[in-house]
Amino acid sequence: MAEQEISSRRWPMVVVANTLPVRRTKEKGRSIWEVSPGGLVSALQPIIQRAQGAWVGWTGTAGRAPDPFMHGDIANIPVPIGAAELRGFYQGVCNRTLWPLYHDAIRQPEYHRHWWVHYRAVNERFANAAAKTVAPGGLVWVHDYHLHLVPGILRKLRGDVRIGFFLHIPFPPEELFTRLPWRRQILEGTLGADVVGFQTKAGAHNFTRLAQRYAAARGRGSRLQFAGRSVHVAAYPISIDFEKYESVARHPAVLNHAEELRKNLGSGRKIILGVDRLDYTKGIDVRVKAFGELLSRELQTIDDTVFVQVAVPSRERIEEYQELRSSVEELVGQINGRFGEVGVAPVHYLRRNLPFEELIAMYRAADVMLVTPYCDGMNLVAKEYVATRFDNTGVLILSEFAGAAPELHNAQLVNPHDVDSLAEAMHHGLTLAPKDAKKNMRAMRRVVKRHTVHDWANSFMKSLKGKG
Ligand code: ADQ
Repeated sequence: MAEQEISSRRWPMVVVANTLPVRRTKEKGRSIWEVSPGGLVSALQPIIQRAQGAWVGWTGTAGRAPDPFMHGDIANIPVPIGAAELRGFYQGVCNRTLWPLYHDAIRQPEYHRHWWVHYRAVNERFANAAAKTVAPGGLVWVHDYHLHLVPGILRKLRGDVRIGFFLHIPFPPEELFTRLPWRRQILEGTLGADVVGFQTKAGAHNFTRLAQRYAAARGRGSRLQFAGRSVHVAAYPISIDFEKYESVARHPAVLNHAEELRKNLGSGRKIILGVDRLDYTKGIDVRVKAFGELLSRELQTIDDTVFVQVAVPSRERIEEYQELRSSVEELVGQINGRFGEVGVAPVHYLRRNLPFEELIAMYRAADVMLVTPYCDGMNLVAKEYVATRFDNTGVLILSEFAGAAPELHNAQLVNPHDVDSLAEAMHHGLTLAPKDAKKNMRAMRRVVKRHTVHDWANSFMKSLKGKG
């Protein structure tokens, strides 16, 4: 389809997210688009393809945006973001104001009026692009904290469309949210949607209370009235493509690779694994300390166990992320220096993104999976680990503060700030009777299998169409 035709066409279903579902890569020296990895893209792709839809988003590169283009039956509508805007909008309000504030203010959120100007301008641009893209009476699904103002602006431009908004991260309680200088704008912007979705009931509840107190919304439970319209507020916990994880986990090459990993790490040693974005919300530092405590209290020795932490680099331009990296690397060095021996490292730290099959082999190799964020919208790693344990083996240690905790209550739930309890939980996980471990894993697998990412997307879409 020619660029002109894509631009002038109106699409019945439009997703609006900070980034497009594709990214630039090189193939035989030629620059091409490839589908970005990740659950969100694979969950939304079939829905958009079925609906003949479009995706409005940023390419990931500052400056001018390319013309709209088709990729895998989806119309991609790039929105430009300038270099200064990127600093105010993305590195500023998104990652230094809203991200820390929404995650229990684990780091001090910063509030700068010149950042907010960019946040508003970028949100206006996304809303304008969506308004030009969606067909009369169509559906628009806006994603995440980068785009809180889009529903409100779009509502004014296109009163005829149904608008949904889903927040992937936690929505904070009143004590935290009310610090935000732009709290009214954020709430009113979000209330421009017909359906506002959160990961957990707690998030939905916080929003409903705050919308009534600071944005003149009325009503109770999941139905609010705002500006003469009805807004449905509810929890839609996100999930994963269970079958995909399970089937790759069963693949002989992946199982062989898992065996190799076990051999390389030392046959007979039990493996504790952490897999995260290198983010200060994920609890990596206390987790490493707790592993040191496990050894120092001689609950386990380096011949019994080994800890592997895989961390994908993330938001590296932001100071707090550089500090986290240094502190994790220092802690790993201290533990290896204190407890290691020639040829035997207690902690293996890999700072990189693993290819999909390798990640699954890691999950298969791990006896104990540590998922201990201080605060997390959902946490897909926990669900991914469970999906790969087709033989019901393995132990999941999960933070009470992950959005996944209510669903995965058969995990070993822990307070991620408590070093002693974490060390004891590791010891308990490593020594749990196989029959008890299997019982817990079986229960968790049932939960994740019954509610996949496809169910998540379908149930949100059903609400958006006003059918449930
Ligand atoms: P994230 O904060 O990025 O997502 P998470 O849900 O754990 O957190 O997803 C991370 C994804 O990255 C997982 O699919 C995982 O497999 C992958 N990943 C992590 N480390 C990796 C590595 N080293 N190599 C390869 N892949 C790696 C935000 C919210 C979450 C919410 C999701 C989805 O913060 O709470 O669950 O969105 O809504």
